Amino acid sequence: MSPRLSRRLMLGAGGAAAVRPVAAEDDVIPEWSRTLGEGVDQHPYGKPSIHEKAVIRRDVGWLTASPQSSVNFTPLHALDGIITPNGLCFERHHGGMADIDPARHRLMIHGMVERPVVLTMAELKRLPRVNRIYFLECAANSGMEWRGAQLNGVQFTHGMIHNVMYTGVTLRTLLDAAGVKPGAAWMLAEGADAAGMDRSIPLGKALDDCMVAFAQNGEALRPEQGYPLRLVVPGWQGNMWVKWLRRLKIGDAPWHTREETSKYTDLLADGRARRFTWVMDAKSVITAPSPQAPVVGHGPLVISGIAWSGRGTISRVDVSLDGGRNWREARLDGPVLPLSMTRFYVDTEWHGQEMLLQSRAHDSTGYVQPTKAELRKIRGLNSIYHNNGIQTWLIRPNGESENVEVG
Ligand SMILES: Nc1nc2c(c(=O)[nH]1)N[C@H]1C(S)=C(S)[C@@H](COP(=O)(O)O)O[C@H]1N2
Ligand SMILES: [Mo]
Repeated sequence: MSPRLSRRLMLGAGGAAAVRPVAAEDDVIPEWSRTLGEGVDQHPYGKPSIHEKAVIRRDVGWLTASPQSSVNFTPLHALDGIITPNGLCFERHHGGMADIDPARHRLMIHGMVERPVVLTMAELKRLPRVNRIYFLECAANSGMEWRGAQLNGVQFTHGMIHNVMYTGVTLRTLLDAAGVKPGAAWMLAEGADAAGMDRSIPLGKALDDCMVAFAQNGEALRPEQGYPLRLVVPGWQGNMWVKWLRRLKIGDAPWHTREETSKYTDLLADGRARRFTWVMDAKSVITAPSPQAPVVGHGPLVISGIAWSGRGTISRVDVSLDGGRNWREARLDGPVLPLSMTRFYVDTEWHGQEMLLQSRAHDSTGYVQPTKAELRKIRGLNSIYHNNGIQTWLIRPNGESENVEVG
């Protein structure tokens, strides 16, 4: 440890009060060092330490009427880096989770194509594949915060997002093989769940960077995420990423249903509506400290957060400790990839001063994440979807934190 860092750990700017001398209990040999541990094969599929048992997906009871058409939230306050562990990816189902036998699952590609095909999973896995890391954000993420600070935890305000590495086959590969007919402009994607969820996607997007994925973070997709196959629609809102994917139909016009049309609509203050807002604009949030992750002591403090943009790469993140009056540039660490979460840090010191923490993302298009006031000026208070406003956490002198808004 560098002398400077050890001095900071021992003293902090507060001086002697923060010193913790070596105590008798630091010398005790703990019980786990005195007996042999469990052998291999006790857990053929491993789990996190029992001491991490509070790090789980959680839901908000009053939000939805049934668990089959509901959502839970990724525990962002407890995660680091950019990859969301498979067991912690938030779930959003409209008709419950389909339980599919992959041997009997099929993907049909038909409509305006020269050679309609039906593929088994085994056949799909014989096609050239790619690995890509992308965020998936539900359009309703932060939707409960449109009228003011409401939910006290980043898991609940921002947890309808996950970021994983997908393995699969690009739609370019599949649709080139099927041979798209001239005049085709849209693609319908349909799921095999009870909701039979379907979505219309412009063909240009499908051919640009969409893929069908059969693996997440190196292993088979989880049932919650659409096992055995899901559509990946990079940078675009989560509801288009059809899970339990069974059919792709090519056509010359969209199939928008009424429900879908309302999904793609943001009601403005003057009664007009924004329609077909598919792309997720740049957004960021400080994940710790935050209401579920209080500051634990005086001295060094790591402020940590995530930023993402559906339009490109995160080029910079600013952090404010005083509610947006002064900003400093955060340190990006780990892979900085397009349409993926990016991790940022500010390494600072804390000595009990009240803070109003904010983060502000910039992306490669030059776009800057707006304040909530700026967003409301344009979008009013009636929206649910696409709230990418700047989040504020109040840090109290005792280290606890609260979801607040500043002027
Ligand atoms: N077949 C099907 N696909 C679906 C859904 C669904 O209910 N059924 N929900 C959609 C919505 S609204 C979102 S936000 C994402 C959530 O993906 P996740 O459960 O992997 O987080 O899946 C989308 N794909
Ligand atoms: Mo969603």
